[in-house]
Amino acid sequence: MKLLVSATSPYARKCRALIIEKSLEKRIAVAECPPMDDPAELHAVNPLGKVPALIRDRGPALFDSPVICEFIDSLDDERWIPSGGESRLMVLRQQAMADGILDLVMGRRIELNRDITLRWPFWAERWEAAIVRALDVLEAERSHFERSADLGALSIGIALGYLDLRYHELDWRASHPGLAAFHGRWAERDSFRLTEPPKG
Ligand SMILES: N[C@@H](CCC(=O)N[C@@H](CS)C(=O)NCC(=O)O)C(=O)O
Repeated sequence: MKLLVSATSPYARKCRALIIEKSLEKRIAVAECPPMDDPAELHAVNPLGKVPALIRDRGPALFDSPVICEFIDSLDDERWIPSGGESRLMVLRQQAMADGILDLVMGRRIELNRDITLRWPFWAERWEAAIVRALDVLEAERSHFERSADLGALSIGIALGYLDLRYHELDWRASHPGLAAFHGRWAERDSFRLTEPPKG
């Protein structure tokens, strides 16, 4: 199987980290496929033109990182997403919060990269406020995930790392020390070290 990624995509990083955590590297190859170059291989399997996309041995390719993670988790018996009940909902909620932060950081970056005459500060400010609200909630709720090894905790770790790449001026560690300690523990794991995005 082949996972199409870009080196800086945090959604792809989430899938890559899960593959490493579950020691599935031999079953899923990772291939660089920069979406902004509009590669034919990507468009052939994901009409939305986004990475990550997973080309499977059988069946249609999968896209949207939560769907890909669900599939990766089904490949062995080690559950990173609980199979049912409230614990499953909580892990999916944590993933949704983390992915939502990624969406906000990405939207802000697109807005700020516009020509100065085309920028609309309303949006960047709105998204910055939502990022801080989400971090405040995660800081308050961290006892629910800070010692977990599941997709919820992994996703939150990835989202915090993405703030360093694309919104470092937020200085989230100073305002959210519990999350900083949590991220520090994840940053030491192979799954995070081996998928660290290139700087810049
Ligand atoms: N909801 C999607 C988001 C994927 C996404 O936005 N990927 C970005 C890279 S980080 C992309 O491929 N962007 C290209 C584009 O928007 O055309 C997921 O979770 O996989």
